Amino acid sequence: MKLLEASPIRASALKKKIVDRTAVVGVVGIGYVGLPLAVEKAKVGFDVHGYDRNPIRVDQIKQGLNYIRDVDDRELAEMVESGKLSGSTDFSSLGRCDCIVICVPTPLTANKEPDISYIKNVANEIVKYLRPGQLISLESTTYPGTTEEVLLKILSQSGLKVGEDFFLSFSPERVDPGNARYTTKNTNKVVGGVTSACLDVATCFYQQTILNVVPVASPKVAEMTKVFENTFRAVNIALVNEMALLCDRLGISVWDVLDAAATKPFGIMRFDPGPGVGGHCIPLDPFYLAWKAREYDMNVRFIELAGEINWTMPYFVREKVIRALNAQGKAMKNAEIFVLGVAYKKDIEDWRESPALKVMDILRKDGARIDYYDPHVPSFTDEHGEMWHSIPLSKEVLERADAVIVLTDHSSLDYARVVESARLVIDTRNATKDVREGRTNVVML
Ligand code: SAJ
Repeated sequence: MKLLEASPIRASALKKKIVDRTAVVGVVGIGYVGLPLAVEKAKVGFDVHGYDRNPIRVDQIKQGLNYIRDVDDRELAEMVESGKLSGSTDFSSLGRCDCIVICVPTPLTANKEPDISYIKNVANEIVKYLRPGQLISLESTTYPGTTEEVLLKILSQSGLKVGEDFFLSFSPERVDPGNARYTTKNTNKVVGGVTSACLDVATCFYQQTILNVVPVASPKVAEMTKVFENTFRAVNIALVNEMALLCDRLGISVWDVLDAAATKPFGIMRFDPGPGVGGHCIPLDPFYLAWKAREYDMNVRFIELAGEINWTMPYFVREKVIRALNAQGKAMKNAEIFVLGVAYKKDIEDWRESPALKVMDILRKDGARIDYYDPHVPSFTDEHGEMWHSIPLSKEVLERADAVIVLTDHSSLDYARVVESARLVIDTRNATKDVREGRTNVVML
């Protein structure tokens, strides 16, 4: 009964501070997840401290300079100017925060195993300053069990009791970079608490800025929900990618098939094939689940198979380029290739894990000479440490290329002009679907 007696008093005290906005919020990891969350919390009146190892990001926050596309520049500047939002690389002030949200990366190691070192490093900082009355909420996508088997273990070294002294939850981020319709505020938020008091406090915390909070039975359920969501996408993208491979052999357009299938008014959901799968979620998160499943003597074959198929797509693009050049009596070696779009998906500036980089690396190893244009990516550094720069899109550049390859279908490009000027267009994203004229020189994935 002691546990229950203690936690309602402490839980209600923290909830009161949350509701009256006197609770101080700390967001660790102010990237594409943490910064939108920090701004939303500041906008409703919380004092918010952003923590990051990256001094450049912290300086940008201090100057009120936005670096995340989905955050409104003016709102960020206002929150910083009013003193509601600040940034720091010094974790020693974490003790002043009543609610700490962890939004750090969860990458894979070179051999595709979970790397939760960022989470562990943050936990080892938080535990130094952990005190009664704090809520800690993990948002980084990770395998089921991380919150209770890893994070709780580290925080308990403080001697404080979870659910009694401090509160611990998992609430997956559901950020769709570039999605103007679904934002941090109106995307339903799943929350799992280590104890009922933890769930109660965490739900109250998120309800202050998110329209619909969905409590679930445990942190494991919340962790599993998120990796399932991304596995769902990875598997369905792989399915349409495999259909693209088969349609190529059948000599039919996979795009015609998918357009026709999409006319079914129920029981189908549109996914599109492409040059591969990029970003910091879909290519990575399912492998967190596959790794954990092996601990329970299970091989989640859908995930492994989806990975295999999605990884082959850059090589399939290479095959299409070779065949298309060959049809024009050209070799890949010394071919002038002009790439349109290097971001990992349309209308965003993020090129991390982008399949375009893989395609360009493969083609260059085949001896092609490559330039690119991307209105959102002025430059990037490839895996060999070489810097690439976007070159201006012009009729001359399009005419000079032996092949123009659309790897990211940014909306701002005039694809009719591309098709009109280029002698060969390889379209891996169906970007030219509305172009009627000159399609004889367009090769579709
Ligand atoms: N892709 C395809 N075909 C498709 C859809 C996507 O080839 O039909 C490719 C994209 O071009 C991209 C990659 O897959 O390279 C991932 O795209 P994505 O939009 O599925 O993934 P993210 O990482 O931009 O954002 C996703 C969220 N996306 C959506 O729900 C639409 C969601 O899964 C997560 O909330 C988010 O990752 C996250 O942070 O986990």
